[in-house]
Amino acid sequence: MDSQDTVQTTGNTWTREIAADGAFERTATSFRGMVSEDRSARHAAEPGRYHLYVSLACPWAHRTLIVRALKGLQQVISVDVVHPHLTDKGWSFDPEFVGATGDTVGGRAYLQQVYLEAAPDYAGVITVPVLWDKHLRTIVNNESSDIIRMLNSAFQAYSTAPELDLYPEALRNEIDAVNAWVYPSINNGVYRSGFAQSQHAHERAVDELFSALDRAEQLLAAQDYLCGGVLTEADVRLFTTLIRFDAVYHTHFKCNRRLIAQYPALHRFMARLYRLPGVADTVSMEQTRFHYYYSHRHINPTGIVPAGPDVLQQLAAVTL
Ligand SMILES: N[C@@H](CCC(=O)N[C@@H](CS)C(=O)NCC(=O)O)C(=O)O
Repeated sequence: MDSQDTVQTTGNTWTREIAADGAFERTATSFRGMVSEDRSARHAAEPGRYHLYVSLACPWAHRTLIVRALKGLQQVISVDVVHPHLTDKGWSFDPEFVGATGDTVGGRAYLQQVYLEAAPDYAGVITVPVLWDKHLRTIVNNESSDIIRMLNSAFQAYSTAPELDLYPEALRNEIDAVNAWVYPSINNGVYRSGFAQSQHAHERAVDELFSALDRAEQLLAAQDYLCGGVLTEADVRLFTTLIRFDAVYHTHFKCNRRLIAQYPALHRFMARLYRLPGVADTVSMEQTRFHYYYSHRHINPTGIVPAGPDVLQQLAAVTL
């Protein structure tokens, strides 16, 4: 599909993923191909062949940008950034926002055109991140948890940090175990809290969220990272929710029992990750605030974006 005229109105995750009891239930992702170091694989790892479509506002897409930066793959995998306003036609490639790039690969107007080129009868939700194969002109994968594993291990020959392993064999069970509560209760927990359409579903999500934050606080009071003394993907996955929390989730998603700035260990952890080489470049508080408050009119009808708090300034004051 090349013409903008055929771009359709899409459903968003918060309209399409509500259960009978008002709870927000995220559906599974559709494209699950894997890039491989094996040269004969359908999606063989090669520099310049793969492209990421991301939103700087999106915590799931943010994971992929952080791992790309930590592994030094900026010259190997290209990136385009959508406009932070999630429209009724989904993500657009309008470049009129600081940091938005347009679609430099395909010149398309909307992300849904990327999906329809890969699968003309695609009827699922149009989400970022998307890992695009420029040679085969198709989507490899649109699940961030898979994409970060590929960036960690499939591009070793081209990585400037091949020694960094964010999913080391010896820690896999522990990492999986941490992801198993951080994902539902924290990463997705903020969405379950904010998109809930019943009081009960909201309260259930908030209870789970703050119990899990307390658990992470306890762990990180005793050690630098979630799985001990080394950085793993579990830390990256927690970070992208924490960095958005005080500026967005606390107010917009009503997760307001406490701010992350009031959790000493979580706040220190956030500063530690933010200061890793390349990570600060992946954070856009401006796009993040704008996206949530401006796009989700069902929970913020005026679209007004609050002025505070200045999370990055607070982080700068943290001593490690
Ligand atoms: N399972 C996906 C979830 C991605 C996702 O939900 N992305 C949101 C942005 S934060 C999105 O693109 N939503 C589009 C919409 O709701 O229309 C992943 O982790 O990669």
